[in-house]
Amino acid sequence: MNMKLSFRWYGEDDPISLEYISQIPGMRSIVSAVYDVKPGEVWSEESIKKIKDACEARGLVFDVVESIPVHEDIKLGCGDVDRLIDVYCENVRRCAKYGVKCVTYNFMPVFDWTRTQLDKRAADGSTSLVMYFDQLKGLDPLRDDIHLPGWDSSYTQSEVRELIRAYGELGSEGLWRNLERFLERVVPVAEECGVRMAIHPDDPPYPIFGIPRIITSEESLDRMLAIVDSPANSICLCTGSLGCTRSNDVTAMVKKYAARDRIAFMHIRNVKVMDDGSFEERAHLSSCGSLDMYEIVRSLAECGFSGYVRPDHGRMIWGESGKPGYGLFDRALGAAYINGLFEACEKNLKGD
Ligand SMILES: [Mn+2]
Repeated sequence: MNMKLSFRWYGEDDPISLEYISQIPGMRSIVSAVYDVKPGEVWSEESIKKIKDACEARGLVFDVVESIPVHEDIKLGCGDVDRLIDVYCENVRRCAKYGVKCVTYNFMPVFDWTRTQLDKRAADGSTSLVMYFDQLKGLDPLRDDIHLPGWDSSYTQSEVRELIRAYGELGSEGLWRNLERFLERVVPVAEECGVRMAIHPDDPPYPIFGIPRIITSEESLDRMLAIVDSPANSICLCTGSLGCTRSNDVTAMVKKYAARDRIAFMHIRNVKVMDDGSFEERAHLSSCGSLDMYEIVRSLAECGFSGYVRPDHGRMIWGESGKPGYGLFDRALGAAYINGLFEACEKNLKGD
């Protein structure tokens, strides 16, 4: 198969071992990061090498980083931005030195992702992450003490309020300017050291509590890719993030960006979008959600896609507990399903 199957691993503290991950058929690459260093600080070479060595000892390759987080001051365009971007570039160089080929990041203000519940129980007893607008109604972070899943718990409530105010003032055009400044500096460095930068779309792809979200749609991905027109400035196309709003035609987006070789990394997962726009994370299978996984994979196979693919969030099944979305069992089922779709699509194209 052309695509490179990968799996996210949270390092030595991850309850899911590299040994277990290596037992998933077809597994090739590990997606990881140095998770114990704050944004804006340089990663030690020893810590990057440690991940590489641990992966190689299990026959796996550490060649995808998710993520090198972008410091809030870079997004806000305040403080010591130039120095922070220098640190970012240094981290890209260091990752490349130890074999990393793809670096994922996002440009979401304040919160990486937002859900209203992490353990919504389905009829079959499995649990998954959901976003129900009913559960958001009436909440105002400028007034209430809110802690939603996915929100950085290291911020105090007053810091959160301050950030929300600052981003409100900056607005989406201000955020775009800061993304431009970031990409114009980072992409040439990535290019030089053979790394593809892959932006993860905003999750969900619409503003929450008035905080701007800019990587949300085909139009915004076009604008992002045009900032630096290079394969080193690419997309981490997360089907579940883009797919939780009906206005995004995920299959069409995959076709378009794969044909232009601007997808470095695919996150494959399914979501069920409800009548009011709320959504539930579901099993990977097409029939379990709103996305047609066969059409998505076929579009990739038709372009000879050879980038990285990973199963994204899974449900909790078979009594497993742990980091919501990142258990072993359902993600392994997702990987097996992804393997099957690619094998069938690729063989079909060859006329076998
Ligand atoms: Mn994703």
